[in-house]
Amino acid sequence: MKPERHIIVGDVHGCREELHDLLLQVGYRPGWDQLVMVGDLVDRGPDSVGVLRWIRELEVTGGAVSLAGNHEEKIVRYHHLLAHALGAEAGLTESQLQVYHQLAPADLDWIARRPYFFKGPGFLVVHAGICPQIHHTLEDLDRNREARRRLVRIRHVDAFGNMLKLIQAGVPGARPWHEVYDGRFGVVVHGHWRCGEVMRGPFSYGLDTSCCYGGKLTAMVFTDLQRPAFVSVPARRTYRHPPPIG
Ligand SMILES: [Mn+2]
Repeated sequence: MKPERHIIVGDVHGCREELHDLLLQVGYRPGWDQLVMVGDLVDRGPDSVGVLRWIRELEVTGGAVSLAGNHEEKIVRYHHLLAHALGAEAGLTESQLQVYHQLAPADLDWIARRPYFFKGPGFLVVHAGICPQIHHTLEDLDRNREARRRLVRIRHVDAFGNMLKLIQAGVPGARPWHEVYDGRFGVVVHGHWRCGEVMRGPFSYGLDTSCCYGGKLTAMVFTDLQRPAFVSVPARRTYRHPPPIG
């Protein structure tokens, strides 16, 4: 059955209580509403494993979809490298290691199976964004490791639409990907780029409103894509102090 409403939720980062507040606020009905999580369920906040297992359950009982974020990807990479005694190369933070050690094998399997995008009518959900230079068709999005890496990390692009590294954000001609994005996949709904309010591009909405940093957790809710509602709940605490990046 066609879902009545889409509810797309920004980066949760272990903020389980706020996720509870938000789903209550929007009146989420598992099985009726299509819930889509943009990724980065884990790390930084107080209860990563609680969030992860709750969403795992909602996938089974309510058809929720939860995408890969760069934090999920990093944990999977660590897990694979550990098997070859190369764990140190993954460069996990202390907080990421803590999450990793709380995960059961079934949690790790689940994380490793996260999809990289969700395509709905007129819109696309990804964790970070689109790289105009390499993502031309839906098949390109998760075609290979490099394509997937861009989907979960992209912020700025150069004049040719190539992804720039974080430290290159200030180079001449660098622009946020969503300022350059031409709408080829419809409206892109994403997280990853932490800000105070919903980030709006010509064809995009960014939903990472900094919950784990004491901001708020935000959902985009719509039955008609032309008239979305943005619903936020405040963080109950400041769990982390933000690193100095834009
Ligand atoms: Mn992210």
